[in-house]
Amino acid sequence: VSSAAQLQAVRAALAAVDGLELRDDPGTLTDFGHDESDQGSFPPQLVVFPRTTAEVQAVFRACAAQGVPVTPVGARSGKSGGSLAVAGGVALCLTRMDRIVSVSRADLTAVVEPGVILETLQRTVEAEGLFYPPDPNSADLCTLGGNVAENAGGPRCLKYGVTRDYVLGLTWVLPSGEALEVGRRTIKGVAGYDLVGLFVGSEGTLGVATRITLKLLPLPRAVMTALLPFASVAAAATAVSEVLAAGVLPRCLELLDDVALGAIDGQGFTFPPGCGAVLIAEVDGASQEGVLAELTRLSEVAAAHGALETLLAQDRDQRERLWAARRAVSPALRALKKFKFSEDIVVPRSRIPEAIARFKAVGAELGLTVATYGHAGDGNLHTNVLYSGPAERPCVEKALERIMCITVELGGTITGEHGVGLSKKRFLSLEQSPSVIDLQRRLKVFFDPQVLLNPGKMFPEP
Ligand code: LAC
Ligand code: ZN
Repeated sequence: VSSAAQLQAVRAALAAVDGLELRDDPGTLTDFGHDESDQGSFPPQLVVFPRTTAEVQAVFRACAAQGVPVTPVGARSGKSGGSLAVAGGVALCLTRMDRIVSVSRADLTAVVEPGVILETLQRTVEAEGLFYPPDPNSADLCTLGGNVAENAGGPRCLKYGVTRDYVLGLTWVLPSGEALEVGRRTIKGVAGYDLVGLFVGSEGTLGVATRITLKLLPLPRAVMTALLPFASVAAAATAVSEVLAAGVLPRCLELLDDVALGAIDGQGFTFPPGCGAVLIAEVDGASQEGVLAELTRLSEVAAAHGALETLLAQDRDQRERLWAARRAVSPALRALKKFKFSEDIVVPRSRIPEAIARFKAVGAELGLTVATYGHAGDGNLHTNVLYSGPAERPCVEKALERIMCITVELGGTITGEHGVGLSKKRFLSLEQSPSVIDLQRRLKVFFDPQVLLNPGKMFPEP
């Protein structure tokens, strides 16, 4: 935590920056102390709201001069605690930089500021027949800057890839306050090291983006969505890898297990009676006929592996209701027990059935409710451990550790989309060797010699 004198000096330096909003009222500090990670409360000591790259540079310079930590923050929808100010200091909130600078139909690109809300960008480009595929479920509030910091994913990433696959170039401000143009505006380009690739997903530890150049695609002309109920989660999980192995590539292939289904059933969407799990499949393409043929093939393969039926959404409204139910899973699970940890592990697709069965067994053994849902097509599972209060926390920690060990044992990774942040830093060494972690620590220090930017994240305690 920084001293009052350090903060006063930062304030004094920033008072010279015309129009830069600073806040340190208790309400604001409390709000900025938490996100969607359930990690606890870590309020910053001062929140600043820059509107330009120059203002971001000024904040970094003022904090570097005083040795005050800076934690970048957007909409606070993150699920790994990446934007929590664990060392106090300044929260650098980028939500006021919210302009869509340009959308080019001819180039299939868009340039945005980091505070643009994802859904706003999606609607804007779709109105012009263009498509920005990454779609984390918090699209209505999360920001592109946060998506870049965390390399966000979502259901459509099965076919289309993650945020990193769409970032062509960045205006990037280093912790020293130096601003760089990295990357390019063209679709292809291999000049130099892939700094964009390094910075996207750096979880606010290497700098911040103040301008983002994104690749767009033509908007698919046809989309169809179907719900496939199964008697058991094991059958649904097996069907996932069988569908993909059969050469069908839906844009989304989501799985909901019995606990996840139970949490949302009857609240705006009613699932067929007797189903123990469902898949939601969405196929897109250039024509209705092509998409229907693809979905028919998917349905046949799924039926051969236990799908009870294929219920095709008949119109936009039915599609939207189905997706609204899917988006409701996370809050509905939290409502079951008040607290939860939402993991985002990934396993090779062929190991999904085994992973889900073993996670359920961990829950049964420790007497905890474990729910699994998510982007099964990618092998990316949101395994949630639900609990009702702090007394259960040690048991929950044990469950999480076992879930991570099983994941790595199955050839998987501890995080597919939410990032390591605060919540998973103690698990990083399960997956990565000491030399790989050490190399990354050295990279961190190269970009941030004073270790002031988002300290206490990503790497295990030494
Ligand atoms: C989801 C979030 C938890 O897919 O990533 O619902
Ligand atoms: Zn997800």
